[in-house]
Amino acid sequence: MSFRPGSRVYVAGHRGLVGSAIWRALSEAGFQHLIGRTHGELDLLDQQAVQTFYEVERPDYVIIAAAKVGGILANSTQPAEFLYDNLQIQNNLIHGAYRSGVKKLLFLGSSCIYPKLAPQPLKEESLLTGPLEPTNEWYAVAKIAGIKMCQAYRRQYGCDFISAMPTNMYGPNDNYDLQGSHVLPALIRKFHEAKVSGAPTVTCWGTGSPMREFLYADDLGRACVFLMQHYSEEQFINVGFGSELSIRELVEKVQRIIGFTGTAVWDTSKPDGTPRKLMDSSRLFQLGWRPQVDLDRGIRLAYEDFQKRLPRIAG
Ligand code: GFB
Repeated sequence: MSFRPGSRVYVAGHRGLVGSAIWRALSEAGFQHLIGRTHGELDLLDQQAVQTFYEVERPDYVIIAAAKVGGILANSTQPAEFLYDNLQIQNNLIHGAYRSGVKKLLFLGSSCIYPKLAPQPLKEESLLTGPLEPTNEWYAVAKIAGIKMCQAYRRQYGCDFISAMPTNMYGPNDNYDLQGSHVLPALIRKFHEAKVSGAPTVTCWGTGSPMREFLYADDLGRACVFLMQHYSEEQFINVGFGSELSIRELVEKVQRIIGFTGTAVWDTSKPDGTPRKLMDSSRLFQLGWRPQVDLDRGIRLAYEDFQKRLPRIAG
């Protein structure tokens, strides 16, 4: 049976930024048998619990969007959790999928798997050609192990397990906790709160010079559905937007969209992270997939979502 609306699809991490976007994309494509478990319902660190879940639910297809994630500060201050949790979660999900005969599995990694100084734009072939960016090497090592798990299970057991590497993501259901979040949700929250309180300045981290590429979560959701339908290679595949901007330019954009009239100041005691991280997504683009949401529209949509969820975020 091929990947089609009648299939039973388990989305691991279905409440998060990426997982909820995959869930929306599958629903829009007509999939009716979607399976999700909250953290309270299924602890993905517990191998036996994951195995039992597979035996009871018997999904045909699995998409892994569950991971311990965070921005530059969380990554650099919680190395043990980023390494252990991610290895456990993905090992339990990938090995469990093999044992229960899942037909196809998509594992999601991250653009930080690439060496810090790899040639830009980042091509899939650059994996393991140099040292990683130190602020997120723990997360990156776990994600590289996930790619290798999929490749190894394909080689040894013939499993149709594939991997995709998304660039920096943002959108609905993002994490707005300022210590743990990525840059875009942090800026949305900081500029909104400063606008409301009338604060004269907003403090941004680093120098503003790093370059980043951003993809709206629903674009990644659609890309995942596309890959489940059209891609079955051992080679993992990049999923990016195709253009980049500096963090300083991003700050100006978010400030303008939110309407904060004060000044952005820079706390250079905070890390810049990797200097540049632009994906070469031509492999995926050649297959016929394209993103639909540009950065301006995506930030407006994300800001709407933030305002809707504000009572819960602030409380
Ligand atoms: O998004 P971010 O936390 O992570 O930071 P990375 C991107 C850039 O934005 C860095 C700057 O240069 C930050 O210094 N920045 C400016 C801020 N103001 C802020 C702020 O208020 N909050 C945050 N968080 N950043 C992540 C990795 O790297 O990329 C993860 O840590 C993952 O492992 C993810 O791979 C995709 O882009 O540097």
